[in-house]
Amino acid sequence: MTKLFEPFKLGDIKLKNRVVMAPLTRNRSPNAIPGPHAVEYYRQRAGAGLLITEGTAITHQGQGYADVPGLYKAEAIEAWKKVTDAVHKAGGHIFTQIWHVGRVSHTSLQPNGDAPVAPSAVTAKSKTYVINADGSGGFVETSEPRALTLEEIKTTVQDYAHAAKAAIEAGFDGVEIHGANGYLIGQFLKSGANKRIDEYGGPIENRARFLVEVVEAVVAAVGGARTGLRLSPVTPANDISDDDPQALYDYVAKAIAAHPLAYVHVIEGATGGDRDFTQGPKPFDYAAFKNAYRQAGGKAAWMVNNGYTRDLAIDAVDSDRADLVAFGKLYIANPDLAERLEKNAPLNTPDQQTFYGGGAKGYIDYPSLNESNAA
Ligand code: 8OZ
Repeated sequence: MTKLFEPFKLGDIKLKNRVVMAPLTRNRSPNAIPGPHAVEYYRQRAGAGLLITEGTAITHQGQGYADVPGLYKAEAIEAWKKVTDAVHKAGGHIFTQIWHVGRVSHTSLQPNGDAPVAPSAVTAKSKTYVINADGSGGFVETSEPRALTLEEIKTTVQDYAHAAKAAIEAGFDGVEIHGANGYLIGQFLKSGANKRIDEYGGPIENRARFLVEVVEAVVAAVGGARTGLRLSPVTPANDISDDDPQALYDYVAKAIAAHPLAYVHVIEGATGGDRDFTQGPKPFDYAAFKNAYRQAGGKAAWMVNNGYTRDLAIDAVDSDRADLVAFGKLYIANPDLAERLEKNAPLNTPDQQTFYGGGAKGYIDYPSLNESNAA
């Protein structure tokens, strides 16, 4: 017997199992409003203990890719209400991932065609996805960002809190602060992108200040029981790097332990890739990171992610290394992943071609076990 398929109390809600659908960008939300098939997509996946939506922009400025959803328009909140209703009616629970991309954007995606914003004017050597005037899509280099002023940093912290409130209004059970994968929070945290010389740059406690302020503001807005946080200590995604991730995340662990949170969600290794990828002078020690958090009094559930198989997930929860395991690509292809894992049934293979953009194909047409058996 394994704990993976047993219920788990997360904040004030009871999850039916410890299998989580990871946040997955799908680029099917024109005008930042969840598209026509989003209700069906999330409803099909309500067998997960917890669903986390794709990254959802807190403001127009926070958007970095074509057709990702947001939480800053009334129509988007109305559209999300239909998603959360459907998931709840199907017996599931759902958080939304609140996201500001910082420098990982392009002027054509920004309000008034402005430059994207970041801690410092350091361009990411990475690409983003835009849709051209003729409807064709393509990858473009990210634009040179401009550094946020101190005043704008304060406003941006509040933008996270407003988005969190909007999420609750839309019926979400909570929000996950996207602090991972080299987006705005990661850009503040990591030495490769943060060259500031004020209280938000330089030593670790300064680079972590933005994250801690966002956590405080979101917890004040919606409560710690409804706040999760995603972190990626070593991923190189979006050209992000840090000189000493172990020291940085040791500080982060202690700083966030002072605030109530529902969960901490850790991406191990390179996002969507090598689990053993690391940065810094020594291989990153995830157990030490978790211990630092617990020793500082942190009570949140511990969620792990990146390339988990059934066996790895069972081992992680049964050894108490983690409370919850998030699956990404496997959830794209297997709407009933939790059930399939429980039965140790065969899995559908995800089709990379339909991950980003498009319509129903590769989105709501992967068969569940019942459908496969009937076929
Ligand atoms: C894939 C494509 C675009 C964005 C992340 C939000 O990596 C993303 C993302 C993933 O966190």
